[in-house]
Amino acid sequence: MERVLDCAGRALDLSRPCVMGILNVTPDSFSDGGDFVGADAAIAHALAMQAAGAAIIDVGGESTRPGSQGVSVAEELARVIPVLEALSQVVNVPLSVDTSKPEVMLAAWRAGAGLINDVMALRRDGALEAAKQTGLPICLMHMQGTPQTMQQRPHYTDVVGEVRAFLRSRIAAASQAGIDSNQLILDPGFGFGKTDPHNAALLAGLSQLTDLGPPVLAGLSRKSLVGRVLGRDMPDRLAGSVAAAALATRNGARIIRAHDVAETLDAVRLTDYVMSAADAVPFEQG
Ligand code: PT1
Repeated sequence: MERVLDCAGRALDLSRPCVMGILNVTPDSFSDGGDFVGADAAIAHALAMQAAGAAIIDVGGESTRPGSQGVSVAEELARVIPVLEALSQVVNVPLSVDTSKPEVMLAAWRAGAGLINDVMALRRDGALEAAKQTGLPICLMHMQGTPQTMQQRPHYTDVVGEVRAFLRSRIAAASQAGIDSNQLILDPGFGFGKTDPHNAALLAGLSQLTDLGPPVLAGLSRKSLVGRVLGRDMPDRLAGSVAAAALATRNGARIIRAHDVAETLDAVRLTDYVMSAADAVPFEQG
């Protein structure tokens, strides 16, 4: 794949796998809650992630981790828009907005966001139309249930098949709304209404999603999956998160969403190197 997405005039080059740095501007985020709420702290953190090699920075003003409550449009706008306005002046890489609210999508676009990252995959009323209006690339993510209840009883008979079918139906919905499939990114939504075995099946079966066409984004950084499997609380999930990033890259993810950009990028680049170098050796591959 030799694809470059146009993120409001900034290029997101997906010819090699890359890292999306996470910038939470929520007071209650699960792993760095409150650290980057002030605009100055947010800018400093974004610049550090850019220097560490982030290809894109994802700004989120609503926590969607398990059990979290929604925020009002006004509150989310107040958190996200000033930060996007400031970042678009000082950061060179594209900026993404992590939102499912159409009002926030439109305001973020006007404030300089170059990509819409929607954990609801444009299922909110008006979201398809708002996303279409911006013309920006969009990440469509799978979630079973809502953040408040999604971990109560996740259930699938075939998790990979069902996530795949859902993402296909959202590609179709986007297309019906006039959004070109070349503008889309797909995401299985690790931790969003999934047990550990569900997450594991999706990570192992990621290539069944990459074959839908659009580039795939994977977000596993610091998630409770890593914590439960390894028996690690925050802040001791770095090695497990980096291992998960390597596996996602190995299985075809093009964008790895992560808090720890430098460490994650090392794992992504090493994995990408091994895959491409092994491909280039004639006769010796398995
Ligand atoms: C993600 C993602 C996201 N994750 C995209 N956007 C979060 N595209 C926010 C846990 O189990 O994977 N892809 N935006 C954060 N959500 C979670 C979910 C955080 C689960 C923590 C957990 O600990």
